[in-house]
Amino acid sequence: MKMILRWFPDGDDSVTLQQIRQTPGISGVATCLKIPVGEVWPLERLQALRNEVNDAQLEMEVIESVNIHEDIKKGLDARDRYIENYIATLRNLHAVGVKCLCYNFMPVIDWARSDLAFPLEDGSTVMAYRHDEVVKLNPSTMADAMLGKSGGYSLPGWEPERLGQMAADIEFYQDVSVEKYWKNMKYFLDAIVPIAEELDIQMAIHPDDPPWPLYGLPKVITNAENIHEFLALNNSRYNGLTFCTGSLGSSVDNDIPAMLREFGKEGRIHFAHLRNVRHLSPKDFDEAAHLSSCGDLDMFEVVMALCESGFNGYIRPDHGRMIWGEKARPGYGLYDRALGASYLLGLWEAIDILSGRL
Ligand SMILES: [Mn+2]
Repeated sequence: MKMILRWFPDGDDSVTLQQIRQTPGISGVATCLKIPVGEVWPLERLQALRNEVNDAQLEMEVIESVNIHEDIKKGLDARDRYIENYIATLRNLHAVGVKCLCYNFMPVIDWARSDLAFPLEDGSTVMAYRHDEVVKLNPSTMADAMLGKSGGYSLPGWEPERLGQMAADIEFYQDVSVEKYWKNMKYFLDAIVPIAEELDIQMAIHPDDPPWPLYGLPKVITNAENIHEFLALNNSRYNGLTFCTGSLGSSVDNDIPAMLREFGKEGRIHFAHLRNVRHLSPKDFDEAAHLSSCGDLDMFEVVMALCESGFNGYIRPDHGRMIWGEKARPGYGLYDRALGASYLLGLWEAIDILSGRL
């Protein structure tokens, strides 16, 4: 298991590589380039990024994310060209030593919150989701509200070039059935996964966030049953998961430790995003600090489930709260994520040692 942190290059992060390097137990970063969706990630820029990360004595084995062009998700004729570009990007990622690629297949909207800085009683702020408020907003109003609160940092998944198209894209999907969406996904996987296998890059899909339908868009990576269906679309071990306890744990119906055990045993979890969540109702939640005592997930059971399944991939603490007056991209401050990483590493060490002795 390797513990890593997400980091954004090119001055788009308040957190430095040196700060990450000084955080105990962190071996590397999950990072990305800002390249318009659908274009090939240039090898020279990847090499420069890898060198920058390595110079800080950190590894760059995980990329999060290479976004998938909407034409692939829509199943349009142009998808073949974008799939070719995706494959070219995979080859360049391989050339700089990338081992795991986190991506998502969510239509139009990557993730949604009603508030990026919801104040808690202790003065910290968290990202919050109130279903009624999100449903009332039209997505571009939500985009304005979210970007207005992002502290000047880009929000992954809410890139400006996406927003212009958003209303038309949402309209398009109103006629796309879930079955058709699965087919488009399979088409992508069958083209990509053999290449990923050849290049030894684990493909790790991120679940839909939140894990229920919004604005009439098909949502498919939401629960155990759907994840089974997804994994069966292409049976290679390289067709795997980024298991995000924050996203999947937003649904009270998901038994997170049971899902980790099941998919972990099958060797299909390559990357884990670990975070707690506090449910206010079945469709309202606050993101929470990582500890079991701070939310509704039993993080001991979560880490135990991963440990038991012989998990050998990457873990990062998912979003953190904003604490101690830090100014950073929502969810991606240093302080709370560093606390989360230490807590998770402590759980891992204790469980690992005890399970050897029991
Ligand atoms: Mn996540």
